[in-house]
Amino acid sequence: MNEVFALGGKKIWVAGHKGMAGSAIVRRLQRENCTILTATRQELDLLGQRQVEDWVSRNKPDAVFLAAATVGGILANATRPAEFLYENLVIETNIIHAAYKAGVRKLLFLGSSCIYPKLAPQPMTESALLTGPLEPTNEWYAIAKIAGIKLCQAYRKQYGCDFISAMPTNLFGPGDRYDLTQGHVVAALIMKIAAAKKENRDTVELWGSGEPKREFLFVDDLADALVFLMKHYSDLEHINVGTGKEMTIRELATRIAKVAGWHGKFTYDVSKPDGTPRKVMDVSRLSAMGWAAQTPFDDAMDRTWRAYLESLDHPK
Ligand code: GFB
Repeated sequence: MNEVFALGGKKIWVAGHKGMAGSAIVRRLQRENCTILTATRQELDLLGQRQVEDWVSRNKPDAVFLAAATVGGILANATRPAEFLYENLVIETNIIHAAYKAGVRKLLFLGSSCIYPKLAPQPMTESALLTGPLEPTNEWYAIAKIAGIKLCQAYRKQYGCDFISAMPTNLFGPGDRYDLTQGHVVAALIMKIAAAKKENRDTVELWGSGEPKREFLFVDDLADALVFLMKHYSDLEHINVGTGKEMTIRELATRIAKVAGWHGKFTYDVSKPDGTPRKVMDVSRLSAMGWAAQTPFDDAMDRTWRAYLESLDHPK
């Protein structure tokens, strides 16, 4: 497939390079012949419009991966609506507008599968956007991410900017947020199972019923897809990134336990939310372009599990 944007010799800014997705994008870009730009929180506050505009005009990236965001799992989303809405709107607005002003040639905005209606037909196609009410636990985050898609579209329509949007499904991998209340399900279950194993406990408690279905994409596969899209995709419509395969939370827990070598049982705290009942992407547009996730789930989970154990031995 022809490249519409070659990365060779370009300066590429990964905004959010310390996060799980951003750090995977940096790892993937190290295999391209490009210069990677990053800025720490101390160097650049992404909530400050002036600072972002100054930084972008001084550093002049040719392209931007917009992976910076305030993120978290179901409980973080449900309990911190103001932060999820305000910070995500401001970060994406600041970066997209600064990129336009500085003449950045290409920008890829990273969204989330929670932009789709709670009861969207499954698997969810890109055209399901704005066809029904959102899942209440994460509507604040979803509204901000929908605004990000619309910003990219608006800047393309009005100013001709080559700004694209990719919607990843639920992610996991090295560099995830290991926090029992704020994190996503995979990181939380890895922590809980590792603790149960260490303390010789034979039960682990899951939130909700265990019945919701989710699709999980390894973050290094995500990064590969994003680099592919940066090179090959240039269009108004956002594009789904996932595997197209789903499993229940109960099955996820069982598979993590197997990788961990833990043989206990799961209990269920049904006072905690299940969230959306089913969330699986239709990835046919991306597949038709020639991209598919390469890492089998159990291999990806094994790498993630080992990275977590190493992070316990060598805390940052
Ligand atoms: O990953 P998660 O927090 O977010 O939860 P969502 C997925 C499912 O796992 C829910 C269940 O049904 C949870 O109830 N679960 C079971 C657990 N045990 C646990 C646990 O110990 N911790 C957590 N966190 N969950 C997120 C959105 O929704 O999806 C974000 O909130 C984002 O905004 C992300 O869009 C992709 O999949 O429900």
